[in-house]
Amino acid sequence: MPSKQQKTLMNYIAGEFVQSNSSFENINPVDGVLVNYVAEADVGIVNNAVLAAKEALTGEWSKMGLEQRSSLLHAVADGIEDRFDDFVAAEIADTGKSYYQVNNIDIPRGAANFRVFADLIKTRPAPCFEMDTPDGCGALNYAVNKPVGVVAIVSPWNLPLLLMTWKVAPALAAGNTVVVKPSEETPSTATLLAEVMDEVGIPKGVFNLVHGFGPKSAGEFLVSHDHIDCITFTGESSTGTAIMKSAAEGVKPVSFELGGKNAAIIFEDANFDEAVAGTVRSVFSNCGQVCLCSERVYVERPIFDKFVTALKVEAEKIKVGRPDDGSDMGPLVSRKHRDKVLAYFALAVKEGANVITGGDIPHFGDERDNGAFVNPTIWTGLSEDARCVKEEIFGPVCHISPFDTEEEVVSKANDTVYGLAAALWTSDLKRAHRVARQMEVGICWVNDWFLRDLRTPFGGVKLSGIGREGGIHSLDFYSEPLNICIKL
Ligand code: NAD
Ligand code: 6OD
Repeated sequence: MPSKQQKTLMNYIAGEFVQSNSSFENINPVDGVLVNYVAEADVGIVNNAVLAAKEALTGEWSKMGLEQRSSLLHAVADGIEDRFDDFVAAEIADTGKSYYQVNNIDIPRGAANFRVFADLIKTRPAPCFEMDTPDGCGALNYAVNKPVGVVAIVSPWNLPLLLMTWKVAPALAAGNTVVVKPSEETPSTATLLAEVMDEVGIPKGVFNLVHGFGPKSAGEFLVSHDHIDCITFTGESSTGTAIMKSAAEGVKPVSFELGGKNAAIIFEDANFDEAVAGTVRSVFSNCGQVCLCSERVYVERPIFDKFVTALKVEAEKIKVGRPDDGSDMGPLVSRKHRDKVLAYFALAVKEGANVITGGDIPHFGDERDNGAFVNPTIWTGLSEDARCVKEEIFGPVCHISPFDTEEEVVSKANDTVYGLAAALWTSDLKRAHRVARQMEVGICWVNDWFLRDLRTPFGGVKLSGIGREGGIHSLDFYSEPLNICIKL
């Protein structure tokens, strides 16, 4: 095993990599082996990071023109692409995801997030309102967008680089400085990103990184710091509640992307094979650890049995294993998370589920048995108020139930405390428009899933979040408009 000294991921503050007095282990969920140690930021280190970000707000960063800021963000994207293989290896070591997923989604989106906002910031419109005045001279109103200030970014483990950069890129594009707290489960790509920021010359203090946990650790120290100006968070709804309480103290703006219990609805008129393939993707991608994954699948009764059989056949074809052995699906992120998912597997049986496939752990007879694997799982037969149909599980699992009418399925799909995403499968164009707009969610796909245009609003309703990010919506959240009224 490499020495602790060689393998400790550092915090990054004011352009320096910073050690701390305590560290924690980062474990590979494929085989339970140590990936690296991580320097846990204490309250003093978090304080230094926030003060560095505050100081950098008035330094060379604030004097940079749009063109230069945009070029620097493109340079960050170039830096990620130049070190693509390092990012891929780091993300895989932390999560055990498949090579396909990391190569095609996680790391390319990390770079794309910077490119999109580097370009959008240059084309942002500035509306101007002319008004009449009693003396007939009139006045002009225009708003200038100023940065909000120091942005606290707290991100989760499921799509580590993708979801962190989804917030870092627009925050920097709008001229803010940031302190990032990645998930304790997935600290590696955030640390690589700090290296890229350093290499491409992002001014000191503009991007800061602190490692650690949530409660009573770096996450809580960061979101409760007096000198942060806004909080952007992705993670569990219950964590959102805790962070919001802390934000309330200082009346800080928040943008929250939280949990989901998303529905997929398959109408009889859908292209059957496409609906099956799309639902395999929406249930099992990333081992079911995407907030947008479908955990509730509703199928119109005439095709219900055929659909359940087809989904079972496809789920059983999914090869579960190591990222480097051509597998389609890796492990869950940790043993701790697996315990949660396994508790739902047991609960489903107690609640009366028919286990169509899975519901258990694969046994490999090698080091993977020390990992956090579970099998792709499908249930039927649960009532709509079963906990397994109501609560977010965040694993490779869905419950399938039949429906008879459009009204019934709309009501069932919306009968949840969450409201993040929905996927509809139908060949009837009128029905697609009619049903999609009745979904109480932030995003509804028709005949696809997780097809993303980064200019569009993204977020959730109910317990799934507050606000929208994406395109101009992100730039608006990370900006403070100042209206200037000029009497003519
Ligand atoms: P989590 O809420 O446990 O942790 C997310 C981050 O918050 C981590 O960095 C953690 O250390 C930090 N944290 C925890 N408690 C904190 C506190 N009290 N104060 C400050 N920081 C704190 O979430 P997770 O388990 O990492 O991610 C999975 C969850 O995220 C699922 O519920 C999933 O649906 C949700 N998610 C939502 C979206 C979305 O876009 N809506 C995207 C991805 C994940
Ligand atoms: O694609 C995105 O921008 C995004 N925020 C995806 C969220 C996925 C949740 O796990």
